[in-house]
Amino acid sequence: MRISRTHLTRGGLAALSGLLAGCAALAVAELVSTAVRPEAGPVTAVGGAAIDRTPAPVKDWAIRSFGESDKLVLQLGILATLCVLALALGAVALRHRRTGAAGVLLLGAVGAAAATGRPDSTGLADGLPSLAGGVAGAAALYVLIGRLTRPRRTAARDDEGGWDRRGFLIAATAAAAASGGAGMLGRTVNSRRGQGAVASRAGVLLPRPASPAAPVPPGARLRVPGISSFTTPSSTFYRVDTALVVPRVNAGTWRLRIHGKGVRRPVTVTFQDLLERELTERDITLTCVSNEVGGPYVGNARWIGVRLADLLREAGVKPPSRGGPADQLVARSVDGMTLGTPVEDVMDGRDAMLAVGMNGEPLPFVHGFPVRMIVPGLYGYVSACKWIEDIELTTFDDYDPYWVKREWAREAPVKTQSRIDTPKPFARPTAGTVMVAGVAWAQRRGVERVEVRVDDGPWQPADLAAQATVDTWRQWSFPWKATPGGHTLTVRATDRTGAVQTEKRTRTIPDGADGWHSVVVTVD
Ligand SMILES: Nc1nc2c(c(=O)[nH]1)N[C@H]1C(S)=C(S)[C@@H](COP(=O)(O)O)O[C@H]1N2
Ligand SMILES: [Mo]
Repeated sequence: MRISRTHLTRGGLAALSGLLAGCAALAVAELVSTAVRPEAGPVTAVGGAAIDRTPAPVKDWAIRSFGESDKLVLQLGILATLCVLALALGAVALRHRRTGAAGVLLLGAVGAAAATGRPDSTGLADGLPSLAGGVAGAAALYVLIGRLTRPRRTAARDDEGGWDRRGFLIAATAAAAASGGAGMLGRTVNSRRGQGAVASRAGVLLPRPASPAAPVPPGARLRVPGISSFTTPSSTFYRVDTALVVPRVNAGTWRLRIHGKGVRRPVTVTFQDLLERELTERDITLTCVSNEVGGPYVGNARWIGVRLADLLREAGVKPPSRGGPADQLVARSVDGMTLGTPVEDVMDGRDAMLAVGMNGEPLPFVHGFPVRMIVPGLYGYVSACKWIEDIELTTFDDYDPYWVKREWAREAPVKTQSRIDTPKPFARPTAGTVMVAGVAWAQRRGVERVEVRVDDGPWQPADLAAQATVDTWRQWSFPWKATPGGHTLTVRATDRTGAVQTEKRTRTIPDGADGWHSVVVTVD
């Protein structure tokens, strides 16, 4: 009985040693990452590598199931996996001390491989945090297990079997304290690193645009409770990107290089250079290709920036239609993302811009501070590079950017879509007049007509708000004479080319979802 309890206790303490070793590893990795880059830390690196390798359908499912918490879920998943592995390695180490320690080292090596393999990796140094963490964790486990397996030095007060309780307690406490200290120090230094960027953003004063946005026509904003506001506030604007750590770029040291095929004069511009140029301000609706029919990944903001076509022309770039050799513009961000945009689209007169502001303020960090691209009419993944730092003129034949390597289409103009914002699915409105309302978008073409259908009845025209520009979404409403019982409300839009939103539902992969949005309600 006594022996078996001792075994139980020792097994538990061995598992605890594994956990402590894991904590030591993560803490040391965090501390060392301050000397390399915070993004090179093991959890971020493994998470990033997982995102890079996730098959498109799985990623689509993750976005659908977890929405914008997908990254948090991923990191918690990695931490949970690490916990299980750490507990197991602790147990292994009780039998085979070296094997357990080697296991911890191996995990460090996996982290290092993930970090150096990321598209934004700056070299082998990115592997250092994980390697150092692995060594520290292995050492901690080796020492702790040593206390559990070493016969006590003096038999005097220890009556529970042959191991060094006092030694273990001291070593475990020391490991926990050292990990806590190292981890906290690393955290503090890493968060300080972003302070320069935060200060640079606070110091930005956006000049008045040479070409201001046309005032939003009064009729473009409907006053229907529950409808999406015409301008989406930046704080609720959707966010879609692969960044586990939001890049904090200092505007003072930021540079953008434009180079590649057909560039006669390569250009490098600073943030100040951009602010000193003529600025253009426009309302533009941005849409994500991962937006399901009726989904939330669409927003309309007032962007201010420099016309990209002007910069390209100054660099000597010609669109393919005028004999230019490059048909694809590849934008690269500080976090290694690549997005490919047709050069023709950027230079065809639309308001493609390098945006420096959103809704009257410098870009929020999550939306790409200091500079991002915005191209009306194209899904974000082929146009809206955040934290941009490089533009390369190339061809579609020569280069596949990040998402194209992962089954998404090379070219992806936004599809005509409409959404019912109110009533919400499964709402229980009372019989009488119920306001059905929402938004419809067909960037570059404009929305001509929106129709609503109740159950299998005829399509009925909705009342349209004024169309601000062809690049913005358009609000609509429909006063419905609701009768008691269950009803299905369906909406469809027609764009100004006369094309009607298609009925057949398609997946978001490879070039955006098609289909009609329906909402089921029960009228009381
Ligand atoms: N650097 C970077 N830029 C990016 C992305 C990204 O993952 N990394 N995602 C793109 C996608 S898929 C979309 S839809 C838009 C979303 O911009 P938002 O997050 O500001 O709404 O950013 C685009 N720009
Ligand atoms: Mo997207």
